[in-house]
Amino acid sequence: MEPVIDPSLAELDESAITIDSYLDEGQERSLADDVLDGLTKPFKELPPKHFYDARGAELFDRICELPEYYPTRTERSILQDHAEQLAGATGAAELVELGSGTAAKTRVLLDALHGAGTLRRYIPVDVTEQMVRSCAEELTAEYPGLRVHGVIGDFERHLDRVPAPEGPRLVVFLGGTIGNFPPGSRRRFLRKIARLLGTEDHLLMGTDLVKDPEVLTQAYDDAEGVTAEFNRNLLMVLNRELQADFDPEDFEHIALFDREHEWIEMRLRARRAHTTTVADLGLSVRFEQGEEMRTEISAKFTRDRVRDDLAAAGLELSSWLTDPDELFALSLSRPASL
Ligand code: SAH
Ligand code: AVI
Repeated sequence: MEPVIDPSLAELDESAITIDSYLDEGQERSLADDVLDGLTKPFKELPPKHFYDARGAELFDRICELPEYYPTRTERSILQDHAEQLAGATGAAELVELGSGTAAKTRVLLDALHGAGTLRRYIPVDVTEQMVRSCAEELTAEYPGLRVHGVIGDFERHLDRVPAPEGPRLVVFLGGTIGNFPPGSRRRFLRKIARLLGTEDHLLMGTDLVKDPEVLTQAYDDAEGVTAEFNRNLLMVLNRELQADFDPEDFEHIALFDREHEWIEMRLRARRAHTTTVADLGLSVRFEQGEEMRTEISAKFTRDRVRDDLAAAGLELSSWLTDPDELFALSLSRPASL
């Protein structure tokens, strides 16, 4: 994605930027191992973290602007309504953001923390290198005195590489990305996040809420077909990174709401029976006509579900912030007192 830098902004202060990258060969191995696991299961699946190559990140940005995809604008409005309260409650000197992307909504929080005079450092953690780099350049130009320490890595594997705290810390995990973990992994991951927090630190997490299934399925199957393209782009990632020979047109995009688990599933359904090869893995994979492969779950939450997941990670809910229609929620939590 092209960085958008306002030329009128102050000159780039490179000393304010540190970038650590942990995406070496290990990252490719992780894709290869994930694909080998996923394509040899009786019900095939691929993990959603591999959606976000440059094209996937660009498509995700377009999804965020779609009329059907309410989470982004709703979360932004909740942040706008409560940013000052959050700045006051946390007194954060540093903001660590997991899956930071373009940090578009984060600016609402950065504004409030900068305005309150407490903010010193921003630590974006994302698997997409270009996003971390352009975000660091933009934010150091936009917020004088702010240092940005970017971590390019997989937050499931590299959270221990987040630099040691330098003051009261706010960890943010926005967009509802926690919903992309299945329930057990979600709690395991929240436990790892909890290790980033000292007794006075906070976690701010965005979660999409359970609602009318029709509204939910439309958000994941938009009229313009952007989400379908985002879904099929995963096959292009496998073609490029693992020398696979998928034809994305052989697959139809599916979004369905699983009422029992209260999550959205995105799948790719084979339009015809065919065999694909993944050359780097020496793997031939047979798809029957109509066979579905899961590419993402996106869990929807209630206040109780969030509270219980946080509690399982030793965190205590301190504020539950939502919009008037209760479409989306932000929860502020902190390590539970013993
Ligand atoms: N926080 C932004 C972006 C959400 S999209 C928002 O709320 O709009 C999910 C982001 O998480 C993407 O930027 C993607 O690159 C990143 N991501 C997904 N899985 C990841 C992983 N395992 N490790 C690090 N980043 C990941
Ligand atoms: C990043 N994540 C929270 C998005 C979601 O809604 O689960 C990814 C996405 N998938 C399809 N549309 C958006």
